[in-house]
Amino acid sequence: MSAREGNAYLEFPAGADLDFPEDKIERRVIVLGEDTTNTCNIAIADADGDGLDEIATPLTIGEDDCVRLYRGDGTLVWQNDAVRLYHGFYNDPSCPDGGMSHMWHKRKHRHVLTEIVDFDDDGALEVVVGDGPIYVLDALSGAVKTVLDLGGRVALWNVVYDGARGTHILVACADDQGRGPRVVGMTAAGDELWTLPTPGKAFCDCMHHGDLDLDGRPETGFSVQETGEFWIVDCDGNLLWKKHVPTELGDDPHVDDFLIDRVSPEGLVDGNQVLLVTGPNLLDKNGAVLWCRGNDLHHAQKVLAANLHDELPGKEVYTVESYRRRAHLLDSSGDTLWEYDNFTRARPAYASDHPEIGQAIGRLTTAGDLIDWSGNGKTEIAQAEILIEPGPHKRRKDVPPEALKRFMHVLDKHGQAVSIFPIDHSPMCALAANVTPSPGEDIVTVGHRTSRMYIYSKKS
Ligand SMILES: [Ca+2]
Ligand SMILES: [Ca+2]
Ligand SMILES: [Ca+2]
Ligand SMILES: [Ca+2]
Repeated sequence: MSAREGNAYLEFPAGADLDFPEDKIERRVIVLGEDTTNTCNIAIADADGDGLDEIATPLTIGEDDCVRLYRGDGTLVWQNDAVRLYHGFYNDPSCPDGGMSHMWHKRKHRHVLTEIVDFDDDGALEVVVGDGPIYVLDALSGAVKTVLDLGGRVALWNVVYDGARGTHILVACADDQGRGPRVVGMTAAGDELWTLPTPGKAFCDCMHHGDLDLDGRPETGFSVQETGEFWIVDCDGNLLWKKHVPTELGDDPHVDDFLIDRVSPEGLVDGNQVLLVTGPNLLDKNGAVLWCRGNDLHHAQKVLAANLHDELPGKEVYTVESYRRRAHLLDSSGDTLWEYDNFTRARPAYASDHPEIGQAIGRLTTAGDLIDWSGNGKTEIAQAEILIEPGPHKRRKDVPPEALKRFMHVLDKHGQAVSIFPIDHSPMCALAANVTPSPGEDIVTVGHRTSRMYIYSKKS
């Protein structure tokens, strides 16, 4: 009896490999350890210049924080035990769980941002990591180069290259316990360049940067939950414009995802654009709305722009609806090119118990990442499913483990699945990378509450 026939709860995607296809795909598992709390915000780059990417990840083992760098074959290159994440560094007694215990220890899931970048412009890469303070580690050895103390929790930060200064700088949203919440510009040496107070300290869900006005200096965007505002600030700490998210951008107190990029065709719109998943709306450099699909795309979570179709002007836009479990490719004007909905779904009999979420047992909250899966160019999209165990709680024991099978979908630019295979965890991310010598790129995922990272590669 196949899993498909034997499952009373879910309908698996048509064309899916229900058993892991070992003849087609190689799966590598990196075990981070028992009792660990890891992050979905890992950094992937070729840290040592050997042509293959490494993976940098912060994690907490029991109460102890560390940062590790792995190769794609699972080799641990280095581990730095001196790093302290927010709780360990500030020993904040206001944390849940009584304050003296690591607040994330029991939840097994959190966001700690990580980047691999030449932050101090000395020609060598650093691993930059932390949620307050920010650690700058030598990427080859893991040794601490600098610790940037911003006075409290730093939920969101980016390292950006400022063409006018000719250096990278840190732009960070800090809940400074002495000076109040603010967005800060800081050098790699820890010198504060500017500070701009913010009307709240709940910065979410992400911070991204890009050069909106094409002057060689990046602008940065982020949301302030308390006031429901989305801000765009420049490289000198000036607030360029802001939007009230619930009334101007979408039915949400914050922006779940966005990017700053050239989406519209060259010459059509002055400057670059802000592409927001909330809507999603395409805004010009001054915040004027270019198009909006807010009414018919429901709770989209992630957004991607790429020139997948040369025959169409500008970049195409990929986004997924979380609860409706639909993936969309739009053209640069916001019109639908294709829709893909061949994801795992609850059987109608079950779903009818939950009209509030329709048939949504599965959710799509993980970014679809652009990938060269087939080895013929970066024109495919890796889309992972997340399955939420169905409620109400009394029903949970009725759900057999096989009902919680999840799938990775690799879609081509025409919306056709080129590969669908099972994954035995809910990924918090699905990132394209070149961590193994396999043909094409690999998909790296971090399992939710599994203390593991997974690498999927296509066999030749
Ligand atoms: Ca390498
Ligand atoms: Ca450097
Ligand atoms: Ca700029
Ligand atoms: Ca195009």
